[in-house]
Amino acid sequence: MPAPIRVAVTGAAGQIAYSLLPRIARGDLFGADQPVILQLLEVPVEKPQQALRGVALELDDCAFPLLHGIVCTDSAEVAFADADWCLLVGAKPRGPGMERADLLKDNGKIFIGQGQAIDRVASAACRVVVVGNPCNTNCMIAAAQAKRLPRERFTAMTRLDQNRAATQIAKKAGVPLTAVSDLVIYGNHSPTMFSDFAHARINGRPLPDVITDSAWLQTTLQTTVGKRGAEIIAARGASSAASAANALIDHVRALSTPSSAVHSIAVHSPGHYGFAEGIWASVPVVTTAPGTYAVVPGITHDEFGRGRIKITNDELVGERDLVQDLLR
Ligand code: NAX
Repeated sequence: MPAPIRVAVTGAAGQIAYSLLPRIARGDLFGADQPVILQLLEVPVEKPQQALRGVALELDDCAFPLLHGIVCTDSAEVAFADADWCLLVGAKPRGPGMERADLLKDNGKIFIGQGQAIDRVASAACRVVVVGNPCNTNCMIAAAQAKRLPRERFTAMTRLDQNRAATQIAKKAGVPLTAVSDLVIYGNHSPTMFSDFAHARINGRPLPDVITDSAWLQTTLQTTVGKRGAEIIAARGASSAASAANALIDHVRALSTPSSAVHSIAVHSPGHYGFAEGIWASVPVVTTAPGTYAVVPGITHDEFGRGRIKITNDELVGERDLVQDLLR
């Protein structure tokens, strides 16, 4: 049996982690032969620490053969020590009356400390995925702290948006989900994101040849995906958890498995596809080696696509402006 992979998860007593941790422990991330050690971080506050102990007790009771250890801690240095993957899920929720700018600054500070700790103590091969919102900008903040790890190791999750869009498209076209490919989310994980239907395929055919209802593609699809999080909160009284955990599994698996399959992740922008240099924007990627992506080059967007990318880029640039002091 191979040596265990160390997976650090922050926000480990939260609702996404509650769906995520059993799936990692049963082999959903790295396969049925790969043991894992879970290194779980929560804030140094009695209630979440107690809840974290409860999560660890339940993981014990699942008797997962691949789970070779659980570390529960309130120390980032302990959680990230020798970690091969750091899944940064924990963040403060937006409170009543809280401005987006306050959320950006409050949560941004978390990612300074965690970015520094990861850079100091994580494995040399470590990969970091940011889920805690606003995830693109938090990822930029964490990566800005890294001196040892290259910024390409830091990615943020837009896979939930891709999965949401794929399901809407499959339903509209009346095809199984497996028929939908090359569907990519551009930009921010926020309602400004752009679901690029124009370059997607259905059973290998260009999507616009199959779904010809352009009002649905340009408006209904974009709004449904962009506002899906709010729809779930309204229906469930709590934000997406199982689907977010599932998307994180998809993100890490896709990024771990070399393939020509195109998927969406938010990565450092060198100035491609109309995005400003230095922000983290979702773009099409393929996985070239385990944990390593390459941005798919040469996709040309029409006026509608360019307009949508400009909107989401402007929002990301605005977020960066608000956290300038956290990027030094
Ligand atoms: P919960 O509030 O259930 O759990 C968050 C947990 O993080 C809490 O237990 C809290 O104590 C902990 N935490 C806060 N600060 C921490 C820190 N500095 N170190 C370690 N732990 C810390 O939220 P949950 O529903 O699990 O969502 C977690 C984050 O994911 C939120 O920021 C949420 O907005 C974000 N999401 C991102 C998505 C995406 O697609 N990128 C989709 C789902 C989700 O909305």
